[in-house]
Amino acid sequence: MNDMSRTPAAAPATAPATATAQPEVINRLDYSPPDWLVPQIALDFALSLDAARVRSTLSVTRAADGAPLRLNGDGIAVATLLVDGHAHNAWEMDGKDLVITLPGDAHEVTIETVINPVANTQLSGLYASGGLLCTQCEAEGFRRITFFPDRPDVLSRYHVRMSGDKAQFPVLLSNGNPVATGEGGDGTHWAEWNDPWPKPSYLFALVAGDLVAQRDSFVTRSGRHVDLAIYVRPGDETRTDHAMRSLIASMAWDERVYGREYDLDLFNIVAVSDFNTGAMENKGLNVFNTRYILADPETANDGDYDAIEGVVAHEYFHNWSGNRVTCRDWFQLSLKEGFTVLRDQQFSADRGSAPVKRIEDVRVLRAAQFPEDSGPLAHPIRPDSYQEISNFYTATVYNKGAEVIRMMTVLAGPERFRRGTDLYFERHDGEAATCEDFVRAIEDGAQIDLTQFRRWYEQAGTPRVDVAIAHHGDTVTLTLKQTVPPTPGQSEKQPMVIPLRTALFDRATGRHQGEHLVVLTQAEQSFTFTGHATAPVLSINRGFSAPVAIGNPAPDADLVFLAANDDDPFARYEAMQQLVVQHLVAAVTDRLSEAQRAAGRAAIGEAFAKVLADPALDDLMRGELIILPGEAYLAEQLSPVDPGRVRAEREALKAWLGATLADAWRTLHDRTCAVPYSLDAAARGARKLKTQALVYLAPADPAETIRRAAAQYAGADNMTDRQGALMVLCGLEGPEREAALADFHQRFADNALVIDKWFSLQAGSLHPNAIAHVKALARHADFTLTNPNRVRALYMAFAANTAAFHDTGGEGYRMIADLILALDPINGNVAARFVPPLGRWRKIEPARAALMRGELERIAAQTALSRDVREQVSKSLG
Ligand code: B3K
Ligand code: ZN
Repeated sequence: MNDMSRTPAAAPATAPATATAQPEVINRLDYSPPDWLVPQIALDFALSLDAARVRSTLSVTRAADGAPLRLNGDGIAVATLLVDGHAHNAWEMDGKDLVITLPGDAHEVTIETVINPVANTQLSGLYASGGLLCTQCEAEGFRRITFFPDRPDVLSRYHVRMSGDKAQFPVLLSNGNPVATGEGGDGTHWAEWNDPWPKPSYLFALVAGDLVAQRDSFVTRSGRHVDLAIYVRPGDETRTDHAMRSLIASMAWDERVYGREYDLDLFNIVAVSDFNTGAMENKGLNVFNTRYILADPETANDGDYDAIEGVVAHEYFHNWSGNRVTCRDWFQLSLKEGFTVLRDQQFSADRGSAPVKRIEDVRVLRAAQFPEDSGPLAHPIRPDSYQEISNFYTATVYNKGAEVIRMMTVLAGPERFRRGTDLYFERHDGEAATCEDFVRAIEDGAQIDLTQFRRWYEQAGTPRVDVAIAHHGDTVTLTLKQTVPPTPGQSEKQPMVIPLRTALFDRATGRHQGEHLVVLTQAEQSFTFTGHATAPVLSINRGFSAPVAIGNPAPDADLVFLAANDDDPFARYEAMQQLVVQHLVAAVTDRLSEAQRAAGRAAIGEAFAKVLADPALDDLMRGELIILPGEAYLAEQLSPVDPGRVRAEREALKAWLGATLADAWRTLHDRTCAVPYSLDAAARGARKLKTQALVYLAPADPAETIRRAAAQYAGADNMTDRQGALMVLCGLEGPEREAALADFHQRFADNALVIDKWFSLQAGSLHPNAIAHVKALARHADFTLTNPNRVRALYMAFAANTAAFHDTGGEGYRMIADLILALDPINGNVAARFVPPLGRWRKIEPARAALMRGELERIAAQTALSRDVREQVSKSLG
């Protein structure tokens, strides 16, 4: 037992969670409810950048007989401990946990800790960002601030007091509503905040510092007046309009579409420069990475505008899907994330072009999630075990999670799905719920049976559906066969429920007789359709109604037909993609004779020419149709893959399209350059095509492209055009490249988000010396390992630049492994994000695979690794 008078030991909050030899594995089925509840917590912060004192008073009530009170901690020590206001000796440390033996069923436990925010480079818990103090608690950061049952099923009412130097921390924010403020002595001041809504510790937030607010307001449908504020550093307040508009639109949309109304008198957002992820949905006080708040036409491109709108909405929507109904345990993460991603996707689809949004979302899924599903880190959207939960904030949990719930909307239809979500919110408001609770609410509310559908929560891997179509008399028979590939720990798979929106097109009229929803539930199943005098063209998985791969290719002629005629915009895009995928896969695997190569190119060229000339298409959609399938998605079709060949064949096709359609690209560039800047769809579409025209023209006519790109750069009045031109120049050789890069750096030297772009453009460029450029950039004065945005800007772009990363000598792999080792002690969470590119070695041709594996082994041999990196590396090798 311990003595409360022991010397306070404020362990630095930076100490990474280094792994022991046998890392603890947490299993989903081991869940047990908490032994103690904490209905109320009072927190009192004496703010300081390097020695913040935290006094926490927990009202605890016993929920299970006999158990001591176990409070999680991480890198902190008990400075003072009182029970019911008195010294209490019956406590001990069990590893990082504080275990207190308590005599009764209800007590007040007071604990003091002292933490060092500036030393907290992990950016989890309470940390300093450019003189500001801010918090990030999801998933397990609260335990780095104070001792607490840091699990999402312990919900408490928070009362927060903070005091600090008025000049250093003029703004003092926390969750909920402000209840009192005042002046202390010696230039200090204080504020008290009260959050009436019980919440888990991961939703706690505190921000203190020199910030300015842009303010607005919103009146909810029941008449509640809500004060809105976006807090940024002085000087940035001119760039918050778009975020504020997005917030107001989100609040109105959630009332209209999901019947969800906001529930506090104010909603605050704070933007900080040092942030591990995109943003965080803390109750009433969202904290954002600046990159998802700050925008103006000069510094943010159209994609940035969309991302801001989507992320602001996402975090706002969490107020219901995440905060009012939270997760019972972290295995249920997709309960809030999958559902909230779906909600933000639906919102963005309503705000802009729904087909374009759907295409973009599927492109992200294929580029980021399909490789997870087919690699060593594959996991179901509801994982069964983890070592470090931070590693499970994945495209699978988020994006595939959204696709799974989207399939429920397809099966139920929108009205019945809404009845399901209404029931879910009504049933579980104020609770910590499970994915099973969600599925049951949809079943009960929508009146559908999701028994077999639940396999989507259990089984990892992207299902593949092979299609055979037969035509006899007037009957069409569609035979579908599904296979779910084996994934780590899951060698045998059961058939899934796969809803496929399908249409059969008449070749002569270019029309179909109506769409069918084909629901595949067995390993193999046939469906018949009558009334087809001639053999139709099949359009399947329209709208990408199921997150599956359609296995066997359709004839080129059918794809050209669908690319030109399908009335489902996604299917049209898909036909274009498939046409190119088939051609490139055959080219990379040496299955094309010269005649076949010519025929394949001709079919693609014909489809491109039609798209470029089609007057019925808007430019945003036209821009989607001419995007070639990404290298990551192409690599998914090939195993083992030579990434160099994929790059070479894709570039060769691009060059051929550039040359064959050169006049069309020139005309397109001229036409789009004449469209003035605005944020409307037509002008955005023009900007998208303007740079795409140069992308195709570049390999065909580099000299002309340089002239055009340099002019586009020099004349740009917005970041989309300027960045697009610089991207094209970056991949080419010439003095214009260096001049534009130098100008860009100098022009935006004081804007970190734009300097991030400067790093990314060079790291991701097609330039043959990209690898040398990245090495030099790592030594640039503006590069730092302590800012996650900067690290990602340089190295994520590099890891996605296949030709450079997969350099045959293995230099790219070495650079990423060196980065992981250097970054891990600073920020294990971000370091672990760089393991998956190396972890794909099994899918890569043997010579490179051995080099990739070698780098993983070099990392694994280090004794002091974070739990984050250790888990990812050992699973990648395993
Ligand atoms: N819920 C947060 C994610 C926090 C990540 C912690 N490692 C952001 C979001 O998904 O909205
Ligand atoms: Zn989220």
